[in-house]
Amino acid sequence: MTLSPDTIADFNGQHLDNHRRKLAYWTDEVGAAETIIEKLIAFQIAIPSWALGTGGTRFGRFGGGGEPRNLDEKIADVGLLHALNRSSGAISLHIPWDIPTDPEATKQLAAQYGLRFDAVNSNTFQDQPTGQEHSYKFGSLQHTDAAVRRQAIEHNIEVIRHGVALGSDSLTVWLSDGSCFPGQLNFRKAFDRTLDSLQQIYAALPDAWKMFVEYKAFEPNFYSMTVGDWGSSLLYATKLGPKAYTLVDLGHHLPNANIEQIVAILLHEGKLGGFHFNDSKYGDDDLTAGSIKPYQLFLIFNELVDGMDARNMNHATGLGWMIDASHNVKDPLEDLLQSVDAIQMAYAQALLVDRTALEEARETNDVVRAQEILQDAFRTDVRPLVAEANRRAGGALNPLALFRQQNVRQQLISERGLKTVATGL
Ligand code: LRH
Ligand code: MN
Ligand code: MN
Repeated sequence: MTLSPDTIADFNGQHLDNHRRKLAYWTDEVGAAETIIEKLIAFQIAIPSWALGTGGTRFGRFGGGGEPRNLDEKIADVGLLHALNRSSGAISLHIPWDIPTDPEATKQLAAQYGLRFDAVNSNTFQDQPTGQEHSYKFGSLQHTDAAVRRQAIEHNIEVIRHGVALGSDSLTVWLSDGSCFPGQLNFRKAFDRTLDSLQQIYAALPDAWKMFVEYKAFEPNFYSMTVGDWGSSLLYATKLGPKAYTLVDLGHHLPNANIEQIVAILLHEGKLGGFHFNDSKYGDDDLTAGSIKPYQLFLIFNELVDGMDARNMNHATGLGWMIDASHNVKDPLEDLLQSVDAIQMAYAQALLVDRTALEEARETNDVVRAQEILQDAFRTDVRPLVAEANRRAGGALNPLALFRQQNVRQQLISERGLKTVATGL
């Protein structure tokens, strides 16, 4: 199914008066409103191909129906999201969960929806049922057996090839490598082997490409992870060279980690590669962005806006803005709309911060004032700005409401059936 510009315009027409009333405060009284709207319009967030179906948990899965059954349908789903909010103009693929058999056709299909391909992800954290000689049970790039490492390296190079064919320009490497028990692994050998393997992948990167080294503190290994934190990721990225960066998945930290500080330092060092946005209460929960800790999301964007100065936060700036989510009880598309919306709001609020006043308060150690400045921005209702940016870009004033009004899920179920399983998590 597709959402025509007329359907979107009709919907916006119904809500326009109400919207204009709320927007009037901004346009009449806030000088920065126009700049914020323009920045929001330019800001695009990539949707992960593996989050378009119900993921479930290891205890069970309760599919919602109408899920995409192949890559083309996944692209169509992201196309729907993008039509609704005009802010989801990219898709990130996980290989081999999604293999573009005819890349030219896939690229064309994506272009029809106004989508480009963000980072391609390799997968050496599970064994594939066919065509895989060696097992990753004891790791991939860190493995004690050179033949396993070679297989994992070749897989990553293959993923780069797929990405090149699609016009992507970055590779995300997330490794589940590590150990479950003390004594199992020689940490230093694991580090050296992983570095050596990553170097071989790095050597295969095309000129304009980037490699994102994603870290994670736990799971599936529970004693040690070989790329377990931003320190080790930064170490690998630094040793690899200028095309390697650290990728921050918000759910991959130990409880209470100060993610905004991590982001600030990585950005300052020129080594922040991008994000996997999501939220978490306990672990790598992959929940809707901003659903648990919206203030943290705002504080992260505050550091980004501060550290990127006048640079626009779009793909051209070089960072990967991606979501990484998994859905258990919600409609995946609705959840992704909520995530994009939350990210846009955090960005808009961060743009509201009075940076001169904040720096002044910091320099004079006026703690209360500094805190107030941030809280003031965070407590501002920026929804009219986000709605206006969506509308001006051709999207809906309220993407989620239109999704429901048009019974999108029901239509997808009619087209695809009730019992559908998307590949991926
Ligand atoms: C690991 C991870 C990584 C994977 C994705 C499926 O937890 O965040 O990004 O590629 O989940
Ligand atoms: Mn991730
Ligand atoms: Mn994760």
